[in-house]
Amino acid sequence: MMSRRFLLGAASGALAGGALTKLSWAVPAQKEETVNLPFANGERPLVRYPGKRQLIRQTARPPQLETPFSVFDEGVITPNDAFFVRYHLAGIPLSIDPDAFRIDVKGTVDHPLSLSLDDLKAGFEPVEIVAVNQCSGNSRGFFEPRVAGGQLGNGAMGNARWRGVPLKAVLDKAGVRAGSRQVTFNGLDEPVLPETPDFVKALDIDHARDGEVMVAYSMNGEELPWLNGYPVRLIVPGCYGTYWVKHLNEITVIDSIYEGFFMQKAYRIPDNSCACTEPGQAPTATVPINRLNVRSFITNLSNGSKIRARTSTLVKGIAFDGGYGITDALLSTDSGNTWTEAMLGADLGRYSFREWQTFVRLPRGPHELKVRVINRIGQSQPRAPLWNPYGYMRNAVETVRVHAV
Ligand SMILES: Nc1nc2c(c(=O)[nH]1)N[C@H]1C(S)=C(S)[C@@H](COP(=O)(O)O)O[C@H]1N2
Ligand SMILES: [Mo]
Repeated sequence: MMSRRFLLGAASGALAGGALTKLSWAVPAQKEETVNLPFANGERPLVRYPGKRQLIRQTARPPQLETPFSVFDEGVITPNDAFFVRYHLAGIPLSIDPDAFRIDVKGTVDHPLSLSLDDLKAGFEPVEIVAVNQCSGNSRGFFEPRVAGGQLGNGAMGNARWRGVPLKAVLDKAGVRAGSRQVTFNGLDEPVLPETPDFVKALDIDHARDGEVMVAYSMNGEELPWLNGYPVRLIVPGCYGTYWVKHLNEITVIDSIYEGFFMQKAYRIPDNSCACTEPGQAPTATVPINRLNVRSFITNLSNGSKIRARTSTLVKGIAFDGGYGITDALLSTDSGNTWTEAMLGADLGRYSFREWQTFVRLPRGPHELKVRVINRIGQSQPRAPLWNPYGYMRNAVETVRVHAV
């Protein structure tokens, strides 16, 4: 079978069926439409990458693409071609031979493995899970005071049905030695400068063997899109996307705590119950970011939407948390003074987006709509946004301003 190749440039269409001649980082010549994310300097181009519909470009190199928020109103599963893209290193893989591809399992194991895609698909019992992948910095652009980092709207998240094999089964086959403490994960992407640290993440050994963490080769019934980690990525249900290593080709069991940059320096949160600090303050202690907090969104109305006054009107949206599961959704049409229970939609599992909906009937004039949800252990969202210097974990109750006419 021929190598799969990935073109970031305009030539990709022209090359269909032909030989690959060159790779290009140039953005395809396309009439540049733009969108405005609702904060200062929020203008971004809408751009098409291979395998993707028009997405909001945050950066070109490496490609970082945000999902337009209207996609979340189309259904509870985020389509592959609309799923957001986040990379740290400009050296993303541009050519992968699926026959030659191997995942090495090594370190403090009795039997190091080198698994082909076929080994993975035929040698283990497949499992499926619907789970939300959300970037730690999703919604960072709304932070006040503002913080450094990708100025994202709310579209650095997505929900998909992942299929693959439990990491536990792979580790059991390799035989984890007593005294092992963590497992590290590395993908095919590489830094372009020698001083840039490689993107490597680590999980504690018990987490890695919880039976839910998955080595996934399929997303929504198809191969993983290239930009979402083809051919294999890690799925860490309930945890922020940073752990969901793409193009996964190295799994290393270690008997220490991993010291790499992306665990010890980046993706850390204040070590307190709110993961927050006073605006402008640095935390005194930090821990690696971990579980998703509770969030909810209205998806069918946005700021400035006009609705019919004194008429029953559908309001709907999505909610999720780190895996306890959403048990209640509450809608307010009076800026949060009173709340009424909304109906939850189908339950696709405790790591999935959960739809909710209700009907409202509002008098003529402006109205502030808010949705807030509660999970199985009683957690909800703060009314006012919490702050930290990294712009992580925003989960304030959001407001949508509509006009009934
Ligand atoms: N190999 C690799 N995997 C990676 C990253 C990366 O830079 N390289 N970024 C991580 C981060 S921070 C996020 S939020 C998710 C995003 O997943 P997606 O690009 O499929 O949406 O990928 C994670 N996996
Ligand atoms: Mo991320």
